[in-house]
Amino acid sequence: MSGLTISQKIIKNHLMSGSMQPGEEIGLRIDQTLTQDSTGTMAYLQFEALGLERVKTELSVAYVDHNMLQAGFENADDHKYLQTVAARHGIRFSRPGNGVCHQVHIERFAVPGKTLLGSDSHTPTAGGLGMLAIGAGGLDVAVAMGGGPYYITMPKMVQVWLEGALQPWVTAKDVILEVLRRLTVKGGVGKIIEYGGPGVKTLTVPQRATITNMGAELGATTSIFPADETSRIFMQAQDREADFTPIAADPDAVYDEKVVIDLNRLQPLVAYPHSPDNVHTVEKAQNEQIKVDQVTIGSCTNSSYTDMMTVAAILKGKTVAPDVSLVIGPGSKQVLSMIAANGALADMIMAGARILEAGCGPCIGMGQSPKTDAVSLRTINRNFYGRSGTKSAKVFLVSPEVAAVSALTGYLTDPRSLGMDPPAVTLPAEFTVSDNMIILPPEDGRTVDVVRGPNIKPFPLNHALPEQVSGSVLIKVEDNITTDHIMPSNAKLLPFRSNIPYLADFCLTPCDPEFPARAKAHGGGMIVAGQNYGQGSSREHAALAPLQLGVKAVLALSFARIHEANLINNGILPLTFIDPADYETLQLEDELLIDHAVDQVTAAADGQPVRVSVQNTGKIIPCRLTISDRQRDMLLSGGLLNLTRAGHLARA
Ligand code: MIC
Ligand code: SF4
Repeated sequence: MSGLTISQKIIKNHLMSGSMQPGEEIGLRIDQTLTQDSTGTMAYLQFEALGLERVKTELSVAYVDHNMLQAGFENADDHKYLQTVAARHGIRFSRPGNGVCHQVHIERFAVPGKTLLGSDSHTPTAGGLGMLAIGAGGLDVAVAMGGGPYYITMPKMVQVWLEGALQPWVTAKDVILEVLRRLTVKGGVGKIIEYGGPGVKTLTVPQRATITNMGAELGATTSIFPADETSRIFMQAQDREADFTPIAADPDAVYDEKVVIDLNRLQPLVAYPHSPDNVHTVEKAQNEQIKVDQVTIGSCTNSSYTDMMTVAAILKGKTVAPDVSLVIGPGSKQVLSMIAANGALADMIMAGARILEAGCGPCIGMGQSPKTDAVSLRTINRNFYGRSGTKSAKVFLVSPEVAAVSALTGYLTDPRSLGMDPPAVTLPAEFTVSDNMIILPPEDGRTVDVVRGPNIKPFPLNHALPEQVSGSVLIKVEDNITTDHIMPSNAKLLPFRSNIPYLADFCLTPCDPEFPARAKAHGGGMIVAGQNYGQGSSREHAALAPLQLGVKAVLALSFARIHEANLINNGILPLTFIDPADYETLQLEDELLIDHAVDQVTAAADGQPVRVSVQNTGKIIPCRLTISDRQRDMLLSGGLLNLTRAGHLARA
């Protein structure tokens, strides 16, 4: 028998059901969970609806990092709800100001060899420390908090073999941009990306975390690095050495695919609008003389202590170009307090940077939307259309180094062209450790009053699958539609994450402003989509808002993993065209019918196609519905909540 990969080892230790054959459904025991506020309100409402009491995980943390602007009462109300519901059920509460969930989690809680499920697509950040960390919809996280397994399709294993070492001004961001360039935004679907090779030891934990974080943009189930001496030293500096265990792939582990990257030959890279895989060299961009209006540095991808120290050193003694607005958001209270204490923060402020509190900020359009037609350079992980809050803005993804030098020159600049040496920044031997912004739950939470503001509205519940599923095509969209298209998020909409009826009026409006009205006029219907439908966020709202509008099925060329699971969890059929030509023929307002739906969905679990008839043309479209028996039961019951309430507890 051959050896195991890192993730196969962790999966083996956490397997509650299924066998580790790629393509088979497996149930995993989850050791830790995390939520953030924009998905957390819904996750805890669902946790409550499941009737669950105290969490059964080793550790669960509720973070507040997204909805921080508090332009009205809504966000503050949600924070209070999260704080009290966390105390009630045995969950730690990371207060607003403590930092971005992924940054704080890797600093304070991630443990090599354990499993983490988070209601945020960038949960794989903790894979930088050898943890199997997966992003999921809120309902799946709620079930995991209750001790239920988390189900995934056993992924294929991809090894990214790193050779050599990064050259001056080339960064971890360029490694993941190179992986994205080669594999594309759908290249990781159904796969785990493992990093190996002699180049691994040249990368620090924060560098590894940048890579695993942005691995979410590949559509991968997760990404992971081995836990080695570098990881031990990082955990020691966080005063957590006792939690360290080494983990590595066996030398004879078998991978389904291998990608080799020679770090010596990498160059500074940039993702052009509007996709993280639209990657070019910064050298090319510099030749195009791209004038920059805004630079934002931070987000869960690049907001570590070392990132901030590097940026501060580049800015020190200089002044931001007159036409550039430079915005910096350190990733955590730990990072912010350390750069405040050592003077680096003052260097940033003196150079003209606008400093934000530790949170997601501009990454999710929570303020700092750039001007009309702006060029915005950002160190974030996704530059989806409209995400900055300014529809006409062009967002380019770059490393903190490229961002900082470009903020000074006013143009997208390759730092190597300036003839300077990169700043020599090292990890501290000891981070400043204080968890005083994490509130521990009481031993017994039963007396805690859970506080609900008026912004919390009941969420839609599907009903059991009828014999006939029918409806018109309400919209036809192209490839790579993101969750930011399906359920846009920005400073105006994010405060309504616990108010689905309100949000539904914005569903898919970036693709077609008439979609919600059309859906309502038809009393619901179906969505037709291209490849990789639903890429990006884990937000369950991208399934709940369509559900609110009566969407019964999505017919697509292919789906992104988390969104497909969210649709099934809410009883919406994710159907894949067997013949891609059928996508071309379907038209807006075609009348579709799935007859004998209960029998057809039941048979689909055994691999039978689902026949969709187009009433107005008489055509039959065969589709695939790739579901396990468990998912079949969910679809028949109208979603996971109904199924669980019907007594089939989502447990192994
Ligand atoms: C994102 O980066 O898109 C978010 C906002 O963090 C989402 C979660 C959300 O939609 O609230 C994610 O990545 O899952
Ligand atoms: Fe927050 Fe942006 Fe990270 Fe999402 S990607 S968790 S919005 S910082």
